[in-house]
Amino acid sequence: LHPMRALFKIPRNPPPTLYQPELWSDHFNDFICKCLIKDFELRPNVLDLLQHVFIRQIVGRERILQKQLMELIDLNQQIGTTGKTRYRHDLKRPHIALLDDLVTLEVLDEVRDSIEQLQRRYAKDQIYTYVGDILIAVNPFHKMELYSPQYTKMYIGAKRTANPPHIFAVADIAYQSMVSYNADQCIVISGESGAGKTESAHLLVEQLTVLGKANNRSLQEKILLVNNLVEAFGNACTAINDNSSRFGKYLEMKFTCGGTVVGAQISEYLLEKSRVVHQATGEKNFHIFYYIYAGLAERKKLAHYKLSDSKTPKYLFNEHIKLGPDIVNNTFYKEQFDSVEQCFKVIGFTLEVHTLYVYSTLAAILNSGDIEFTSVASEHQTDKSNISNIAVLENAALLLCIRPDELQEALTSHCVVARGETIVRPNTVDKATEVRDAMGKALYGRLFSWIVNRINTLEDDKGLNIGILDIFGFENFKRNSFEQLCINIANEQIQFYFNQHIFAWEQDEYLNEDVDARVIEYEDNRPLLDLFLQKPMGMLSLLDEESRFPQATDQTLVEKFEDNLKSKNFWRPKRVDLGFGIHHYAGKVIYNAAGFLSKNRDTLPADIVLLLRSSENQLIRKLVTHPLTKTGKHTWSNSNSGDTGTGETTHHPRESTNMRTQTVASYFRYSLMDLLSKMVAGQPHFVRCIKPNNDRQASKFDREKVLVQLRYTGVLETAKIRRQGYSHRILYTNFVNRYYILAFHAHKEPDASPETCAAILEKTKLENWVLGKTKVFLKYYHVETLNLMVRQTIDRIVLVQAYVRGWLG
Ligand code: AD9
Ligand code: MG
Repeated sequence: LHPMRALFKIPRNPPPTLYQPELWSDHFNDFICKCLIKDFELRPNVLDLLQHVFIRQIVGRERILQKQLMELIDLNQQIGTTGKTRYRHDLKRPHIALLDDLVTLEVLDEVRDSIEQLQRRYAKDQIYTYVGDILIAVNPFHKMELYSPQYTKMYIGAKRTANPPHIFAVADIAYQSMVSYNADQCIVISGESGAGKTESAHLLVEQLTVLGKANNRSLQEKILLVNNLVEAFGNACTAINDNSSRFGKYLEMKFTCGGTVVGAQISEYLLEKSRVVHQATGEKNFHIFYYIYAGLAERKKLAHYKLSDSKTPKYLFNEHIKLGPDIVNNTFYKEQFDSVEQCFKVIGFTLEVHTLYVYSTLAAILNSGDIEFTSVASEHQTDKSNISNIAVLENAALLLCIRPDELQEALTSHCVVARGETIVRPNTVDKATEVRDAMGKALYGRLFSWIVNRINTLEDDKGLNIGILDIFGFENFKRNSFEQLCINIANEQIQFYFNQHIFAWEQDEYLNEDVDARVIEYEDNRPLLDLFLQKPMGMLSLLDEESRFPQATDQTLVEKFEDNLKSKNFWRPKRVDLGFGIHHYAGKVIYNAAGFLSKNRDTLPADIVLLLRSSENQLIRKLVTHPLTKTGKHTWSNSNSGDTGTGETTHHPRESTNMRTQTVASYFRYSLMDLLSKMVAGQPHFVRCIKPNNDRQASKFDREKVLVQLRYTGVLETAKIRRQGYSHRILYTNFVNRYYILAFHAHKEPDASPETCAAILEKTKLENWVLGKTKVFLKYYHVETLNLMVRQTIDRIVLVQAYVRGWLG
């Protein structure tokens, strides 16, 4: 044993990036501290030594070490960087007044200057702007040369101020925070419909797979593909956005503690199922229907699925959109079909078991939508209904693998149990249509959940994760229904979460910690959340209560709202039947309550459930047998479980046929809480998408439109609080634990006292920090500098350790 090895307690086979002061002798640690850390610089002679003597000895690490060395030299020149440095740096740029960060704006006329900045940046294709640690993304509505591998590289581990603002920088900050703090992160993307949330989410996922060094391409490919597949089923063309998310998506990327990506998990929320059977003027059904329709036509397989290219299924035919042959000839749809098939393959769907079942189910939904009913007078009070196109019914039954006569019966009649006796009652045409549509919606909704479930296989939850929230944005159409209400409540909740984080909690801490800071006023939307979610007098509770009365109508519902909701944010507009208005955080919306009760009840008749359970198609049977997890944990990873996913399930004869006793409103409330609990568990990062115009036009910046969004999202107040406030509050113990090596010996953690904290901060030459009673209050730009310093210090220690190892041979 080399005597020095013993003296320094040098581990025998140390990992290349060893930094564990406790493993090395105090003697050695003292040496490092004296030599390197004490005055924050790497002495040139040490550098020389490192460069010439040992670097080449460490095979495979050579280039990395050299890179670290270069960064160290770079750092030496920048030591003492504070938030201020960047502004000086900004001023040196050619466009003097163009700022990367609205917080650095000299406050004259905040509103005018902020808009001015965004507009001028937008004109130069600089769609991203910071407001402190928050990113604003203005939708460019055209392809940008901003996402090439060159950019990917540029934003890895870079100082935020080194590059222009970018969505990749957000991915990087989230990733670095996850690794440095060993803590989960959460990126919340918000903005109205069409503002660019989904695109932003894609870009984040892409960058995170690179950061996470997805060590095999197939995992990387899988994560990206699956994202697309889920969107093929969950997105659709609306009046506002051709690729509008009709569900909420929380995608968690899973990493090891070392930061290697190992998988991902999707939670889906509140798919807008009603779209399957009905689309508003100018809108379409879910993308997947068009993809398979065109794709199967291309492969001459339409007939196999009882579809015909000359007759567009009713569920796809919206008289306001010219479709018909347009669908089957659409090359985009065909390409998308290929990519869906490709995706099925990648995630391990086999052709027979999965793909055919999925197509059959989708085709069955389309065929069932074409079943027509006619009214037949009967001797009873209510009219009966007859099916006028039996051939279509037979096709639907064939695809569902059930008996046509039984399907006919389940659609046109229903069983009631009275005094122990089962009586069969006929359905009116309206009722039969309702049952038919309920079947289509239920099948699709469950198919969607099943797909999400299937593409994920469970893995253990021990590692770290970064969640990305991409929900449906705020909507205000000409006619707004139950779906818009749910979507807008979800957005209201996200806005509340933002406010809590940015304003409420920060300002509470000033009080608790006796820190002197000016109070920033902001628009608190709590009254709106109470209006919707309070029990028992909130809107959703009232809706549930009314849904329990069989005699209730949508008219009695709005009256109930009017009688019970005492809020200035709720009103009944005159001359609008069934109308009510809500003044949301993002603006006024008039809703029409027609259909609210039935949409909320969302019942699938027991007769249909029983019938579908007799299906010969395993998938169909599965969809109606297992009550699907509500917001189930769906994980996918590199490994596929051996389960084909459509295996036989035990059929319990007395199992309830009532698949969902829960109303949509109560499920919705549950989902929101579930989502929030996930989000709150991580350290949040915010991306605010802004829509620059309503015409989806590139290079068109509608100032008024942008201004409204800046106002309601609280961007201006955010700039204020970031300018004056302290976005990071860290307990003394945590602060000392994390940063003491910047000023103290690496192997001896000092006391977590305010004096220690002050000593560290003074050493770093940062300014404008404050010490509270138990916490250190930092500006948003301090933390990055601190973390960078720690990283570099550790790198230096590792270098010296490596040097010593090399030196000892
Ligand atoms: V909704 O609430 O789901 O209806 P999003 O998700 O906010 O909405 P989306 O990301 O789908 O909007 O963006 C709408 C369209 O804007 C996209 O289809 C693109 O055509 C366009 N867009 C958005 N962001 C970018 C971008 N960074 N680069 C280029 C973009 N185009
Ligand atoms: Mg979207």
